[in-house]
Amino acid sequence: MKNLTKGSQSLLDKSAKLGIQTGYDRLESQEPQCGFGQLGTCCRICYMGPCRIDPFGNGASQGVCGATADTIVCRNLLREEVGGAASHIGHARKVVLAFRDMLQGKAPGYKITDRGKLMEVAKGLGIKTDNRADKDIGLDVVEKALEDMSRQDNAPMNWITLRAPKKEQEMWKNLGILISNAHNEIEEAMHRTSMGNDADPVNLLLACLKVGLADGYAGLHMATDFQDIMFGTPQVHQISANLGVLDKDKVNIAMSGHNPLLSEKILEWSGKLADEAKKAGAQDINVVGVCCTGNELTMRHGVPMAAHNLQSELLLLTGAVDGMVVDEQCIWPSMAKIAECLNTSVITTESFVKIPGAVHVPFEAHDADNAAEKIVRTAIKTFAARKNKEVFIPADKSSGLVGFSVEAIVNVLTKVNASDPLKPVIDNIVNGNIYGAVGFAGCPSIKMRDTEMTEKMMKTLLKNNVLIVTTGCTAHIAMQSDLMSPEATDKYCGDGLKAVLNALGQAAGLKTALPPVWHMGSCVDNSRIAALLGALAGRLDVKISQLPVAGSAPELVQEKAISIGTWLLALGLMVHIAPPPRILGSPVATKVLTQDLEGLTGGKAYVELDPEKASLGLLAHISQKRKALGLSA
Ligand code: BF8
Ligand code: SF4
Repeated sequence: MKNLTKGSQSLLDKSAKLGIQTGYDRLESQEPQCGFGQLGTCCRICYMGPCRIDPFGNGASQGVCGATADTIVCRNLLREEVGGAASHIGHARKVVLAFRDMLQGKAPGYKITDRGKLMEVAKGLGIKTDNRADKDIGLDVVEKALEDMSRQDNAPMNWITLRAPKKEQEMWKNLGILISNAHNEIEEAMHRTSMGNDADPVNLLLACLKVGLADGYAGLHMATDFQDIMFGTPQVHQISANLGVLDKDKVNIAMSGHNPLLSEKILEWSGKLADEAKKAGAQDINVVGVCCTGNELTMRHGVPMAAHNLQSELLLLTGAVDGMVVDEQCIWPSMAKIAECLNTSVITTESFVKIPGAVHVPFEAHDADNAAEKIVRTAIKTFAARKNKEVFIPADKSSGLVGFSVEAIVNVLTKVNASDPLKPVIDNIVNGNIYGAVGFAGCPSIKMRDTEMTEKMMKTLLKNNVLIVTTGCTAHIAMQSDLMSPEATDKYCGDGLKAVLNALGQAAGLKTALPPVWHMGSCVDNSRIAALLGALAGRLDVKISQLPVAGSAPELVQEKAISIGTWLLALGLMVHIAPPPRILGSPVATKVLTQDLEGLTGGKAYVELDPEKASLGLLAHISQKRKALGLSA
């Protein structure tokens, strides 16, 4: 019996009864997992290998070519990061190209929703906006974005100049890591890690920081900016969450993946085809969100957050999903098999994301409406066939507030102090009501979900007056644990934080407290967290590394978390990670990332698997930063 919610457990029981395997079964069949792999000391970069180094000195100390554990670990780490950065940058590039197509009249399904944001981005990039058509301004913005993936002149990336704080830009310049072109960094990282190139672990780790910057600016920030322009900048509103948001009498379409280009159109067509669904015997069409696409949809439209990544198989096991529509990243191939057993379908849409057994409907920006219409109709048909069959939807359901974009936060703060919105936050940090802040990002780990690592850490920090912001699947976990509801403020926060959140909630006209954990979006929206930190640091005229803040990826799963984490290290944050990244087989990587880096960027990695100890570690870090700023510790 796992330590999961009753609903999740019942669905696992159902899978066992039906003889359907889930990740939990497959994890068991993988045990014990390879120790060399976990420590990062296996290398299969060339065909003289695979080679593996025994970090305990009982076997080979070098690969056939003479590569040491330090070299092998650092090369592997950089390649993991490339996987993460390529995912985010590919995502951003797709949105940029769709925006360009739209401006040129080739993608009529899309429009500009937040013109103010377009102007803000354009002005920030030095583009003239006076007396010019939106189309021309937009095309100039697109050109600047694509330049960050193509320029060869060594000038700093436009999105770094646009979005990174000045002090950090200066620091990166001095370290020689102020990058120019995100695609070049990915190419160079692959080149440098192929057989017979960079063997210097420190040089490889510096390259990790560079790819981290590529990820942060050409991936996360760029994606968020264009998505807000096209689909709107989120504002605070209430939503519901967990598996119980499915409705057996409705056509349930679960959206999973990452890119709002697809999910926005599915949502739109679900509205347009509601009558057709009713004719098929359904009460309506119920679009629910999974993973990061779920976060995008809930942040902008209040779509229920049905499941985090680890629940995606469970969601299908309800038998009530009439179509699991996916685009890219974090999509488990196993879902197609489960869908087949439950007579529903997984619908893939990306040319580079196909799964045997899934239905494939190609989705391109220029033909978005046709594809979306077809996908929604497929789900309606599936509903018609399953409507009288038995389904099992767990009662698990929670609710809370979402939509904490920087713009939304500033809106609330403006009601307290119109001329200097950040002042109330800073005053409360100074007087200790807000002891500090921690950003939680990342995934639910099948290896750790049992331990409730994320929830436990959040609760301990809240008790100590640490404000929490979060993104990604971690946001689903927080929402499902009721940590994003106004009631959680009274229940979990220390007195100082409670008072601040109550006052802010009143000022915002909510008649309740603001919740203690703020949902800032999907994983690409870690850009929003960085922007908030940049604004606070700028207002105080300090570096981000001086703020009493930290980051945590308490349930690391994806390469993307590695690339985001490295970006945060470059920004000067302490980043807590569990389970350990695959660096412990290298004494140099371990020492540089957990200690020496602090002297360069101010950032450091912190590995701790026990939730209580990890929270105490973060609190100690915050205390030290407060002291250095001359605040009560
Ligand atoms: O980019 S949190 S499991 S869905 S990797 Fe994936 Fe992790 Fe979820 Fe989003 Ni982020
Ligand atoms: Fe082995 Fe070196 Fe080849 Fe890696 S690159 S597989 S360590 S010989």
